[in-house]
Amino acid sequence: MKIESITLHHLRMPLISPFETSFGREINRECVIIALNAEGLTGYGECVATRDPGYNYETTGTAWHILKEFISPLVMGQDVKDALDFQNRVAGIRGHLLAKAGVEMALWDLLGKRGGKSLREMLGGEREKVEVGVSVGLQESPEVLVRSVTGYVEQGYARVKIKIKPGRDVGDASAVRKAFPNLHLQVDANSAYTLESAQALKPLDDLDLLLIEQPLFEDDIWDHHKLQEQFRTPICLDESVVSPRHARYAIEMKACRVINIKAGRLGGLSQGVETHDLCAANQIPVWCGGMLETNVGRASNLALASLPNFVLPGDISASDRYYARDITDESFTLNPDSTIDVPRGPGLGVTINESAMQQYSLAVQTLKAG
Ligand code: OSB
Ligand code: MG
Repeated sequence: MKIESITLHHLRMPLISPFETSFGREINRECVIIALNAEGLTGYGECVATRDPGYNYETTGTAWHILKEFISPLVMGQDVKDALDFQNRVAGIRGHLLAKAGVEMALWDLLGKRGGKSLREMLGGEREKVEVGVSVGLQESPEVLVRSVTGYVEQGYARVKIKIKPGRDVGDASAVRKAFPNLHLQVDANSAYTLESAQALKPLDDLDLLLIEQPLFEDDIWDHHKLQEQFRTPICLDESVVSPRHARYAIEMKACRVINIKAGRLGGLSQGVETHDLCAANQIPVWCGGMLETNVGRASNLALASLPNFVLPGDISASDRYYARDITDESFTLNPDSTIDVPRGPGLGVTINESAMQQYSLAVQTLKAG
């Protein structure tokens, strides 16, 4: 489709409650929403970069810069045919995968709107609803954590992930396990340990966890292999897997037994699907990670998670877990069986609420050809 203009929206949205991980505490979620205009249609995408470079090196600021100065000129006025065509055009930009992925998402939305197909159909998704869980940030104390988890269990979440960091790992996880002996429970360290300091995590092996997510540094695939050898619990990689190639490295090195797929981290939905397929061929189960997305990114995650090898519940919670007011007319709700319905409308299947976008807007800029 011939891209006629691109509008970038830098948003700042207050989270319902602060979200704390081993790398920091978010009170407001910033993101960049990308609107691509072509043939009288608008496709929306979400760049999931954060305000601070804590999860990875990208930020809303670097994404804005790369989107405006480098990605936009490569697609502006061009007939971009599909995701592969887009990826070929931006292949000369090294890294900045979250920025690229935001544009690819908007392109899928455009293509779906033109062709009358949902993202789920376009990606080859099979399920109409997907199993989900909730990711709970670090709390003041194990007691407060158990109270928070209790609230989510009462809402119907059948799988809970808790964030851990050195000094707040075994105690927190044990407290939740004690309160909920049968809960599907997993932990996420966001790269807070070294091979040495991760020895403190040994007691986690007796807590019947679904997985231990990203204990070591993002460039430590080989050390994850060494750690996995010492644990019965599956290690799951998030930050370490930034391309289908990295997924192959991790699988060949036996660095993990599960992979978390985030389209943003992998540079786009197309690479998310490729990574999914590679994992399926190697009997590595995957699940869909989350980045505290707005309903735009959430719609994308739901469509991706409907592919067959997404066999573990995703970090895709109901809209009301994140924001008091989201930026789409639709909102996603939790079904009693801890699932969320995959949108059925064309493209992402969501409608942007312009007034909500305006309410959260820090900056907006429209780029045009010429
Ligand atoms: O590591 O999975 C992560 C949020 C921001 C950055 C990294 C992560 C997360 C989450 C939130 O765990 C999951 C969600 O969107 O609900
Ligand atoms: Mg993670």
